[in-house]
Amino acid sequence: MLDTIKKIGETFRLPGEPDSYDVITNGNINATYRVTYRNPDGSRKNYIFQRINTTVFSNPVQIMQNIDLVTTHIRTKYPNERTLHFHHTAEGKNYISAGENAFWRVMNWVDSITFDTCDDLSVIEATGAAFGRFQNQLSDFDGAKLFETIPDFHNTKKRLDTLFAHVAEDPCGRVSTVQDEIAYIESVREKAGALSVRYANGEFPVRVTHNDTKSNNVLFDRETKMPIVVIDLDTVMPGMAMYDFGDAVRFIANTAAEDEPDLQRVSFDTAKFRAFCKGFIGEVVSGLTQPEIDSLVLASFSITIELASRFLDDYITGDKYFKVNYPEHNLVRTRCQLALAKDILRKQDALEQIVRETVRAVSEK
Ligand code: GN1
Ligand code: MG
Repeated sequence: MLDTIKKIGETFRLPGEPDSYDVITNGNINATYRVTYRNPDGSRKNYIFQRINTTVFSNPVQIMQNIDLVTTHIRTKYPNERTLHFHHTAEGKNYISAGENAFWRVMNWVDSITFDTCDDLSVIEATGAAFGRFQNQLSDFDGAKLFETIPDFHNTKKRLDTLFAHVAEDPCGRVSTVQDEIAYIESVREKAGALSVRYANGEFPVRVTHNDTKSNNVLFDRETKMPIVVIDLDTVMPGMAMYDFGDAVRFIANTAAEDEPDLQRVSFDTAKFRAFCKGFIGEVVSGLTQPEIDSLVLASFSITIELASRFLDDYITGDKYFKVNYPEHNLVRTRCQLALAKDILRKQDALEQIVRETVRAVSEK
C-alpha cells in the first residue's frame, strides 16, 4: 500500500516521502487513508488520500468538478473561511485516474475532531449551525452548474419503488427472511415518499444541498469545539433543504449508532433534536419557505425510511453498494433505521412543537 501511496503522492507532486498511514473507517463507500509524509526538512505533514468508489460514483471527474466549483464559490465569498484544499497534478487535475476503480484524490489533512455520537448539546447545536451555514453559503450558487452525481439520490419514492421491484425479483433468495421489515416499509410507503413527490411537482424550492449531513462530516476544532469546515462534498447537488436537516437529525439524535444491533438502545432523542433545531433553524429560518419549515419533521422520518430501504435493498440484492463488516450488516442497519423511524413517528407531535418553538425563538431574536 505504501508503494501505491508513494506513486500517487509523486503524481500530485507532494514534497518528501510517505512515512506511515492509517485507514479512516468512517465512510461506507470510498476508501480513505490518512498518510503522514516526512518533508525534506524533516518535519511531518498529514494528507488525506481517498480512492473513490467508481461503482457508486460512475462520473468521478464530474464530482471533482462539482467540488471545485463549490469550494471556489465558498472561498470567494468568504475568503477567511476554511475550505478543503485538494492537490493538483502537473496537468492541473485535482484527481488521478489509473485504470478501473483506481480514481484517487489527495487533500490536506485538517487537524480536527469529529463526532460519530455526541451527548454534548452545544456541539449538536453547533453541528446544526454548520450545516445551516453551508446551505446559506450555497444559496446563491447556480445548481444548474452541478453535475447530478447520483440521479434521484434522495428521491424517496423512487428508492422505495426500486426496493419493491427487487423484493419481487428476490435475486438472492433473502426476501422470505425480511418479511416484517418489508411489511412495515409498505405500510408507510406513501407517507415516506410524499415530500419527494411534492418536490417533483415543484412545491418546494430547488436548493443546493449537501445530501450527506452526518455529524462526522463536520470537522471541529479540538480545543474550542467549534466547527471548522463541512466535508464530504461528493453528493452536493440540487435538492430539498429539509432533507439535509432530516438526514442530520436521523444520525445525531439517534441514541445509538446507525448500525446498532440492540434495538432497545435505539430511540430518537428529543433534547438532541431541539439542540440541532436551534443551530440549524437559527441559520436558515429567514431563507426557508413555510412549507419547507412545516416539512422538517416529516423529512426526518422520510429520509430515515429511505435509508432503511436502501440498506434493505442492498441486503436483498447481495450487499454490493455499502461496505459491510459482517454478512448481516445491512439487515442490522435496516432494523436500526426502522426502529428509529418508528420512534420519530411516535414523537411526531412533540417534534413539530419543538420546531415551532424554535422558529418562534429565533425569529424574535
Ligand atoms: C453513505 O459513505 P458515506 O458514509 O459518506 C451514503 C449516504 C448514507 C450513508 C449512511 C454516496 O455515506 O447516502 O446516508 O452512507 N453515501 C452514498 O451511513 O450513497
Ligand atoms: Mg458521504
